[in-house]
Amino acid sequence: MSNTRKPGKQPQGRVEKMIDRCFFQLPDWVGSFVAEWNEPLDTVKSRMEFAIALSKENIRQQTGGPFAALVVDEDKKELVSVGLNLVTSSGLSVAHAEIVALSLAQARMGNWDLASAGSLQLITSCEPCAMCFGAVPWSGVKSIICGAGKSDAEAAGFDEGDKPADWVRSLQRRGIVVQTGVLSNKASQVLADYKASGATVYNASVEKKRSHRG
Ligand code: AZG
Ligand code: ZN
Repeated sequence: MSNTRKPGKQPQGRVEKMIDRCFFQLPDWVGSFVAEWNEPLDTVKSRMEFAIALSKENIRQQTGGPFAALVVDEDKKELVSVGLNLVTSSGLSVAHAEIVALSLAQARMGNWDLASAGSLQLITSCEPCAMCFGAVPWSGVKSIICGAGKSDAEAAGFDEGDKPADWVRSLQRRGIVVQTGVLSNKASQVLADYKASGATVYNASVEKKRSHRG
């Protein structure tokens, strides 16, 4: 196929220049924040404390929304990756904390299947939205630990999408261990503080249709 174009002639329905890549990158402050976090990541509570601290710092640094996640190797008790919500700083709607953490873990392992890397756990400061819920089984993590709940994120103004009511069971049926409500008061306070600060809530601007059921 020829790439030559007549000057001034634009093929109908095509953009001037196709973009062939996009990416997200953790902000510079994360390296030193992780290095200075001296607490062991040996319990789900200690991991959640770290995720909550990261979510607060993400707000303070104005690098994204009030959500953070980690991937931890449960056998080695080691941090594999950190994820932050980077929607506003990357301009990408998929840059939720969980997607960033899972993607960076996969990049680090050089494998899209984290199950092949042992027993990896996703810790998220807030339970996954509809998109991130969908990403969990394909990531290969063995367990997911959640802090705040969907209602806390929604109370702060975030559109979390529609998950099946039995989303926990649905992951469990796939052999994924799920624990919700870990340090939930502390985690939900971050969302409430974000709302109170008047910071950006980045929902898509599509108009929602009323349900036909009313
Ligand atoms: C979100 N919910 C979670 N759990 N994580 C994010 O990064 C989000 N962004 N918007 N809602
Ligand atoms: Zn999400």
